[in-house]
Amino acid sequence: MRRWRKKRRIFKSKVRIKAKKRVLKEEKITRGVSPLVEKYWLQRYDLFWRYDEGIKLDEEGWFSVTPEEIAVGHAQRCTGAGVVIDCFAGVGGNAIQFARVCDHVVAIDIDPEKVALAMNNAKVYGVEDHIDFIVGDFFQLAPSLKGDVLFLSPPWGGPSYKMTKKFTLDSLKPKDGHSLFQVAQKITPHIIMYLPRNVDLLEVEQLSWLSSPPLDIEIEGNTVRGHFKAITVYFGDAAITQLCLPQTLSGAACKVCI
Ligand code: MGP
Ligand code: SAH
Repeated sequence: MRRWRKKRRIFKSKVRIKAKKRVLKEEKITRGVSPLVEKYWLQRYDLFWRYDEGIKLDEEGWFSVTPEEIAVGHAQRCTGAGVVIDCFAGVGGNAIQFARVCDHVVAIDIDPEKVALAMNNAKVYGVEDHIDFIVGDFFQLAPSLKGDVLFLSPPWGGPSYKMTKKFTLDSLKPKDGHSLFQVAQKITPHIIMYLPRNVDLLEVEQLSWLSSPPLDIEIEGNTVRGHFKAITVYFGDAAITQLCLPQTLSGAACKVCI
């Protein structure tokens, strides 16, 4: 009799655990979060502090958006700048912060769904009137673009970017980093690039040599609550020039603050 009761208790607790698991699974489905996105969903308030006010993201948006604290830092560098062009705007993480401190922002993305999401998110932050949204290919639009600062946050090839020890610039999408930088430089030398934390820093420095004289460069490590997330590279006036010592091999002023 006692053994039978024990068996019944075990059976009941197994049923309870199964039911709990089913509820958790259903919760995930109802909030529309795929297993890939789950990790980023848990960080949703780091990505957008006003997430609960109607922010929307798609799958690529979840794993690519710049966390708000980092985007605020990028924007602070551009305070008072005339026109900032966000060439790969995604769901608007950066464009929104630029719009809060600059005269005007041009936000470009090749994916119409991203542009719709970025517009929605800009409305949540009340900055939609300061942003021109463009659906288009940056490389095609580049010859006709005019701006004071260019922000480059291209695709890194998905979350698997960290599978390699050193991320080389030829892995950036849809074109390699050198080609991208060359196109960007024709618009303005004041460029900010958001790159993987495992990027090859020597290659990054070499980008500044594509200009003569070499562009000033500052390399910054970005953390969110102590977690190393990414690297931002500031070129031209976007870098802190006079204070950036020691000199690099090229003679360009460089500050590495990782
Ligand atoms: P991550 O490394 O995928 O996340 O992305 P996390 O939480 O650091 O993962 P962990 O498991 O290593 O701890 C870190 C940050 O990089 C994201 O929040 C995005 O801002 C940025 N990021 C990631 N990807 C895959 C891209 C991308 O393809 N393009 C751009 N522009 N940014 C990206
Ligand atoms: N910084 C953004 C995330 C950018 S992710 C944010 O905070 O939300 C990179 C984006 O580049 C993706 O949304 C992708 O659709 C876009 N993209 C890819 N190729 C492009 C191209 N040729 N021109 C413009 N955008 C492109």
